[in-house]
Amino acid sequence: MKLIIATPSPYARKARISLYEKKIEHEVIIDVPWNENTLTKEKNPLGKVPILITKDNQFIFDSKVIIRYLDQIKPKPQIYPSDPKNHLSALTIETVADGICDAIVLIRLENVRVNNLISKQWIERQEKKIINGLKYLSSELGSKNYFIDNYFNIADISAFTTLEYVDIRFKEFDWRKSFPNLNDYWKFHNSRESFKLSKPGNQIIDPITY
Ligand SMILES: N[C@@H](CCC(=O)N[C@@H](CS)C(=O)NCC(=O)O)C(=O)O
Repeated sequence: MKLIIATPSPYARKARISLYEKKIEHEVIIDVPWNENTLTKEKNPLGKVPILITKDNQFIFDSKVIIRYLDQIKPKPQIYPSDPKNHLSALTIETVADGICDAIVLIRLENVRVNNLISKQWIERQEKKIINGLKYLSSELGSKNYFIDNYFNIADISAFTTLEYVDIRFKEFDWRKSFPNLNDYWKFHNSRESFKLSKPGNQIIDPITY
């Protein structure tokens, strides 16, 4: 099995963590999806990573779809809770966490546009989503160590990944100070093997000229 990733990508990291948790052997292929020569073009109509390439050469894309596929081929440990109530709660945390990352990506893209095209209002709109999303995660977590029912699942993979994405891409916001419970949570999970093995890396992207 192969996984096409970008090293900073929080979505790709969710898939990587799930592969490590399930101890599924895989090869990582590093790509820069924003560049002209990206590998994603023929494999995902949306041109995005992560993309999982199965042994029979099927391309599976979107982190949520990849992880569900992994849950099917190797159910233990299960990443998406099977209990319907927990499933819904975990999906909601994942959606908010992914939405925070989406907003960060949009700000980053806005900031690399030609100067007179950069919209301050657009950036502020995205910043609100990041702060409100983190506020939501903080209040859903409370003083617990896991988001859902005291066991590790997709909610924790998504939330932890998002917090470290904020660290690298939205440094100006000190979430540790604003949300001390999220900081305690980060400390609790930081030494987890799958998290250590998938730390995000920086990547240089070609200038965006549109
Ligand atoms: N919903 C997708 C989001 C994937 C995504 O946005 N990936 C970014 C990298 S962080 C990407 O490849 N963007 C390239 C583009 O939009 O052209 C998922 O969860 O896999």
